Amino acid sequence: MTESNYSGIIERYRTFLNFPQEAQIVSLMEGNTPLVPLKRLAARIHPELTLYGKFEGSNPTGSFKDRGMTVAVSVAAHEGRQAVMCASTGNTSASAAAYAARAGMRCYVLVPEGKIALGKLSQALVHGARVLEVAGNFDVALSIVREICAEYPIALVNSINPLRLEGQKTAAFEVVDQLGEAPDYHALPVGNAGNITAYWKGYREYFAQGRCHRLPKMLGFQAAGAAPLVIGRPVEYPETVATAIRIGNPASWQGAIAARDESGGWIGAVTDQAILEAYTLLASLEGVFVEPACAAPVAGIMQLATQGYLQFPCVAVVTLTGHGLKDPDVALRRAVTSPLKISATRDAVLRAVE
Ligand code: AN7
Repeated sequence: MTESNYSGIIERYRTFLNFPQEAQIVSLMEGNTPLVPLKRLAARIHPELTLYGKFEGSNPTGSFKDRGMTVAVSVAAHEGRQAVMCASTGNTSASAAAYAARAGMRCYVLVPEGKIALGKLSQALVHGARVLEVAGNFDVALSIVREICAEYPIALVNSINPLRLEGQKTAAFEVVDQLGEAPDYHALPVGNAGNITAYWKGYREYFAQGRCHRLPKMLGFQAAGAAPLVIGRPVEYPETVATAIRIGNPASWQGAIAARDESGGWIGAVTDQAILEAYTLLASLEGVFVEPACAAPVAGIMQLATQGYLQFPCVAVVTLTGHGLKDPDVALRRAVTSPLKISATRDAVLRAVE
């Protein structure tokens, strides 16, 4: 398939997906995202590290969620559902709202009050979703969504819907197609743990089909204030600047542990400070603007390199799950300078750029 007739992940990877042959595809041409070499950042970490970022911010709604949403919403429409519902820390709601709009379906989203980044909230609203701000965190919202969708004919489009993971596993296929082989390590942020579960599924399926000849060690990173998988029990009041992964009781808990153990990988925690430092490094050294959650695995790779856990030389891929424009508030707070107000003259400009 050439780039010019690219039409989304379902068309490209149909033979690998559990997708009904006769269903109409609801697509925004998601997927086919760049694998960006991160040479300057890698050099900071270790001379024998080759590092790539799978830039999922290039998806139509700015996050990896679109890969799963095209599958989940297409099947929901095929089954005659007229509404979808999800709980969300933001990106799922933005993606669900966009795909539901395209399918002509209603969309209900439950988000934690005051804890959703501005870009994501704008997206859900502009696409016409009914946005409900819940006085509680993501975990509480998800349990309400589960109850309602079990009772009413509304399609649940959180990642506990296995169709979401079917779509999301295509990112692992793309990494192999882009690199020509699986990397040594694959690192990603972990919230509800659907994505790490999906990637591991994708790598294993590609391996079984002979598309790659080795499997990566899966490295998952949570924020220290929201690290249930690291401490081994749910966190009742998760807190982190990386609101996307502010989740205390991941639905795909077992999937994440299996990905770690079967691959011989690692799940660790990184502090908000380390996340923000990695966020700034990506932006300033590489020109890559991500939302804070994506910096967690970068901080994690730095931590593991320092601790001597990583074996060099190696190739590592980091999934950069969401675009930096999602969360302009954090960007402005982290900026090294603020705009300088000057008069509208040549001299004023020249004085300012000295
Ligand atoms: C940018 O939108 O859970 O471990 O409701 O938005 O598969 O949950 C978002 C999660 C990482 C974590 N990076 O992925 C939601 C939501 C970004 C995210 C994750 C999310 P999972």
